[in-house]
Amino acid sequence: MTNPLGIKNLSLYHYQSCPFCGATREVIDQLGLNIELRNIHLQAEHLAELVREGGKPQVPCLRFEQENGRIHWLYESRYIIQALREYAGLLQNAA
Ligand SMILES: N[C@@H](CCC(=O)N[C@@H](CS)C(=O)NCC(=O)O)C(=O)O
Repeated sequence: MTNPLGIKNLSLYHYQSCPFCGATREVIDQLGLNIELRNIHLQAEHLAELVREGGKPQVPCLRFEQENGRIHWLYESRYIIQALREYAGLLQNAA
């Protein structure tokens, strides 16, 4: 689903015991964002696409699509958290 910002299909590649993933999931919960969680330890296809399309097996990684079809793979929990906070703020302003 596309939102007013033209960003869609957000998903977080993660696994349960990764502390950086836990911190990121916590922020997603706090912000009340609707982001699909893709556990790379539970589904081999998630790990395969993370490596193939994102470029490396590091988690957390946020994947999202722009309306023009461009796909982004954002690594590093601090950058992901910063982007999610900005995204949530923009969503709120657009509402
Ligand atoms: N600086 C990164 C560290 C992420 C990290 O070390 N993730 C570990 C799991 S806890 C990982 O994916 N290691 C495998 C790899 O980097 O190839 C962040 O804050 O996101």
